[in-house]
Amino acid sequence: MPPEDEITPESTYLNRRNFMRAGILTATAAATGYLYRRFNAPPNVNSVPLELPDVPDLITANQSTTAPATAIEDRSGFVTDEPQTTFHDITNYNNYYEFSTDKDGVAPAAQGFISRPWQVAVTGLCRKPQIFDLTDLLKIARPEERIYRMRCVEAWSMVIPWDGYSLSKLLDRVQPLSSAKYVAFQTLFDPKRMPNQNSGILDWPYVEGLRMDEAMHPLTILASGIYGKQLPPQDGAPIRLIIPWKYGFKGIKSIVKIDLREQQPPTTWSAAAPDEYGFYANVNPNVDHPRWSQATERRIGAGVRDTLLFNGYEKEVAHLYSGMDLRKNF
Ligand SMILES: Nc1nc2c(c(=O)[nH]1)N[C@H]1C(S)=C(S)[C@@H](COP(=O)(O)O)O[C@H]1N2
Ligand SMILES: [Mo]
Repeated sequence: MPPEDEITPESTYLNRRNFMRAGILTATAAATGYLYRRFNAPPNVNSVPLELPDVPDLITANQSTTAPATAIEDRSGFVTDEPQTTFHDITNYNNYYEFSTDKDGVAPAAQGFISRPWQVAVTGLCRKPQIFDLTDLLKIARPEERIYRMRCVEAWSMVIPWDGYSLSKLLDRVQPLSSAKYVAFQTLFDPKRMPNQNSGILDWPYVEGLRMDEAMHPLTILASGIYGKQLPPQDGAPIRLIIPWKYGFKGIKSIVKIDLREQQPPTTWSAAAPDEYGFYANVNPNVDHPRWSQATERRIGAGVRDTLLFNGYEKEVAHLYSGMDLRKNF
């Protein structure tokens, strides 16, 4: 089990930001909340019942009958045989600031979140913009099991068996125009259901973005399950993004809007701290965060290991960045 009272680098930053930007009241409230959590017993996350339906028709990646949409024919990057993080740790050690800035506080805070019915609007520079009901969206392609490493910018990592399909399958449906160079993503904004959206700790809604070729890469998936079960609320139900060669914060949760654009879209963390979090956010052990090293990582439940360039997916994705200065485009 990860330590429960650790102050994460991201929330350390946020405490400073509260004082600087959001004024004394917010800062006091945040500090009080923080102290409260710190000196009272944490909620018993083990007692949170998680009875989730199975993902229907799940197939494993290497048995997939559908060919990848682009570039790589080699599907070896789709699974790793490294030991998988337990379902318990994946669903109780979370970053989801709409619910809590405490990793073990997300699961209890998100427990009652209702993610059905749900719609996802796919708009912008495409021939067939459309609002998808979740049930239709999930039928666009059969879910595959993708066992990916996930490396958070805070230097912890997991190995997670996701269920999902390549984002390219959805984008193909709306027929992107050649002028679409970027894809912007947005999380649900509903402060009644996402209590921390009443606070100023980040600018809501959470937004993220990818370059079009990154979005179309077969490793980039829309995930709707973990370990063959529907995605729990704390992991981004009902649908979230996973880009395994990038830091975890690019994997935006509970998506309601996907917009095709000509210009690079703003992203929540690079807007909050442009010197610390870039648009690309490719995992890179040679480019340190201004406040800590990125050379190693703490694999939850499995000790410290070296961090790999592009999180070990160099063979699959390095070509996307040829000729780019990875230090500048961090
Ligand atoms: N909407 C939203 N998406 C989010 C976040 C968030 O706070 N809000 N946190 C990000 C960060 S920093 C990480 S590391 C991953 C964590 O995913 P997990 O909790 O499923 O492990 O989600 C990312 N997606
Ligand atoms: Mo993260």
